[in-house]
Amino acid sequence: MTRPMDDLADTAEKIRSMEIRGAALIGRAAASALKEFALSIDPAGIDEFNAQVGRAADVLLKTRPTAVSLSNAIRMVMRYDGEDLESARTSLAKNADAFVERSLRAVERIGEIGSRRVRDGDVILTHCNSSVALSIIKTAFDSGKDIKVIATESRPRYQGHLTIKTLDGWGIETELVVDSAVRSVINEVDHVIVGADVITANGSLVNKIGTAAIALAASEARTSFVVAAETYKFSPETMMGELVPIEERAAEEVYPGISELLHVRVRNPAFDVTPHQYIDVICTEVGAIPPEMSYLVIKEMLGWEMEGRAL
Ligand code: RUB
Repeated sequence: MTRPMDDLADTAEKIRSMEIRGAALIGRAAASALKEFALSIDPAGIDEFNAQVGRAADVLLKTRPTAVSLSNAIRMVMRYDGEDLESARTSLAKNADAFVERSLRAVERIGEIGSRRVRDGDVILTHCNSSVALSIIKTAFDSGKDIKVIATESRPRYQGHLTIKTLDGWGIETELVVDSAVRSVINEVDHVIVGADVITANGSLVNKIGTAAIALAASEARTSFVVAAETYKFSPETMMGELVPIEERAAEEVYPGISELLHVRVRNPAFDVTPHQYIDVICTEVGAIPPEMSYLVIKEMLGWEMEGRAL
């Protein structure tokens, strides 16, 4: 039998190494891992329970610094109540299940909302591998619209390969391009549809590196730029003025033999920031909103997060 902390550390390692990746999946995996942990530990009482799940939450929180879905999911799960050990355990497990269910429902709902913008014959460009952007694409296709997708490779981790395999499985006509080909094909594109790791209080988007350059190209070509993001991708911290940390990953992901080159340093930021001026609409589960409304989404949907924080 494995120990609860080993199982939790195992999930944490899968998130860190990107075996589990994509902001939505990271959030759901963290919530489920915390639930399994809480159900399998054997603390002497409520205080020890609180301390142990607190430590477990910290382990998960440290895995990937950018995705706010991780911290929002963990905070939602950690808002359990209960005077005694068993009621606290039950409450935490209920919160985790509610988060997972809410997340899955949101992805489906965004698919419905976002797909209404897609017309028969449209060409959609997507970047990286976003389950929520793909939900829009699949819903549009399933409703009978004849669409084509252009997918970027998304170097250095090639998440675009996951995207094209999924699209191929669904029978959707797809073209794969290298990231730097976006300007060359953007005039053929009707909508850019991407996912989100974070939406900030002013409506800017933090997503896979390369997204900002695609947004610039789309803006110049007057191509619509759509973001697919559940409300738990919005960041309460940014309302307090905090900047979103951009994860820097290992140099070897970009250039495996780098240690042999003595005068070269590889820089590998995993995400970039697209200013809200370049975004036409953010499709959330509560509606398609202009990015400038992000502040309200944070206040209305994540208002509890503000409790106890000094402005
Ligand atoms: C994934 C990425 C995705 C968002 C949204 O980055 O940038 O666009 O996480 O994904 P990584 P989803 O591969 O580094 O995790 O819509 O599935 O939440």
